[in-house]
Amino acid sequence: MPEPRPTSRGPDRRISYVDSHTEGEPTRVLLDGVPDLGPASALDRRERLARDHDWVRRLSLAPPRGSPETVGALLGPGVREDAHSVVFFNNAGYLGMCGHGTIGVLVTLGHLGRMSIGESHRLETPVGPVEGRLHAANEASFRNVPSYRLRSNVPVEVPGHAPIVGEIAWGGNWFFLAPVEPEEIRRDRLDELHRLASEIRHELARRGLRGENGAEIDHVELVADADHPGADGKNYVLCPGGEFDRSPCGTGTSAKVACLVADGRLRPGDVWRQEGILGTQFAVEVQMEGDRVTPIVRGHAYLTGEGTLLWQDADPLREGP
Ligand code: PYC
Repeated sequence: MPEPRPTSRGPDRRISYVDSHTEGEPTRVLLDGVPDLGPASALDRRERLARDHDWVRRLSLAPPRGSPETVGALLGPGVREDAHSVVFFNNAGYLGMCGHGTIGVLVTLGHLGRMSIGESHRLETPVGPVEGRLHAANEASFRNVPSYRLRSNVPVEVPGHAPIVGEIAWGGNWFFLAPVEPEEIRRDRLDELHRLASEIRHELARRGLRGENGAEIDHVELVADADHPGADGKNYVLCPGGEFDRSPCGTGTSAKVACLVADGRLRPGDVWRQEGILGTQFAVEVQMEGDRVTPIVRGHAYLTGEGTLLWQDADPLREGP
């Protein structure tokens, strides 16, 4: 006789959430029912979440409750009284910043009545504060953390592909930006794009190419000129965890703009229209803080769901498969 399984009569844990997508990329904002991470900086909150409560990440993103392409955002009180703290995470771990996620958070705060149209709000992230603004129910922007290019002219060899000479840049996460031909970045070439970006990432790791202070370069951004007049450039971004960004990637676009400023191709006040793999766009205005770029990234987000995630202690797959 098989052992009888333990049962839970009702849910043992509940987490409320609001889902949205920003230019195609999903965000799940977690609200009530999350562990109390104490009054701390966003960096400390991220460490506590990862160390003591990683179940929150798995519960909210793993199937059957979530999907691997979604980015989660855990909101909490900021160190400054007028701020929220936000920790972003995905199917593989924790992010520094997330641009599409920030726009999703701002639209969600508007939906919840915690932010009015025209209002600005400070969000503390593990890599520094960003200043968010809600322009309309479905449109928001944020001034990103100071972004910069660390290295240019970095050659990378990938078998079967023309030699690549890329750049290493910071936009809230670390990116390797690899120029490719515009016709390579197409929605019907997702498998090829995934393969190329994964091989570049593998090559970066093999050669010990890293960001500042030895940080892992965990995002690969394939970049090309736009092939129609409505945009300035297009990209495909491979995120840690193996998913691609359906949006034009806010942190990746910040890294790209930092490279263009470093080359003298963009100046303060210029606007760069970045197209992502779905053809959706972010408009990014160049602003400077000293020699660093503090891009203002603007885009649209739409609500897609809201509810309560349930957890039963008796469920052997409660944290996902
Ligand atoms: O928009 O910065 C972004 C982002 C990072 C990972 C997924 N989206």
